Amino acid sequence: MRVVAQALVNTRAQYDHLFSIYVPIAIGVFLVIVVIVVAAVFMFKRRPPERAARWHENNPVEATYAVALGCVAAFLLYLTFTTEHKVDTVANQAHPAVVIDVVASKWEWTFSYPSYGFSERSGTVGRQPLVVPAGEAVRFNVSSVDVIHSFWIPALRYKHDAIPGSVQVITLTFSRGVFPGQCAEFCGLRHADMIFTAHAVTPAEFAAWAKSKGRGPTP
Ligand SMILES: [Cu+2]
Repeated sequence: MRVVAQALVNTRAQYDHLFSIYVPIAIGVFLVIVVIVVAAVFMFKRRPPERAARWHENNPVEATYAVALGCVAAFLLYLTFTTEHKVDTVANQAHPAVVIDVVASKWEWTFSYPSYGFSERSGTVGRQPLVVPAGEAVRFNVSSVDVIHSFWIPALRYKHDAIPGSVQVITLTFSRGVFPGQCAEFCGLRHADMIFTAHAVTPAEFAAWAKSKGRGPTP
């Protein structure tokens, strides 16, 4: 059987790459507009009525400007959709090292590890950590039992709604470390307390931790 090696998708790197293209373009467009506005203010200052300009449009200039902005928008849309495809579709094609069912509820998170046969509840204000193996694809099946919540780990630059009655499949890759997580969709009075902490440990440490909690991996 041929094994296809799947490169893991680093959501943070993907986002940072996109950001590094968006920001210079945004600054460039902003500067062009500022220069044109300031130039227009000085060039077309109030003047005697008999010397006022008789024309009020310049189709070639306006068309060039519109086409240029259209091209910039099309380019950014292309980059954005390409990145989204990688983050959502390509990432989900990777073979996950572990699958975690994430269930959001007012106002806590439940993390179940079906192949190890146990669940962890974050508890409101996130006392129990979400433990994941670092450097491996981690598949999350995200859902909700009551209202719409949002599963968000800012350091990974990735956020997805948790919607009642539907399961969102997300594959993320963590580097080693501790990453705060938070519900990112206002879901009621204690929304702000709906936090958790992701602990990304080595695969060996993860295996030992999971074994101490559950029955060990089942295929
Ligand atoms: Cu919330």
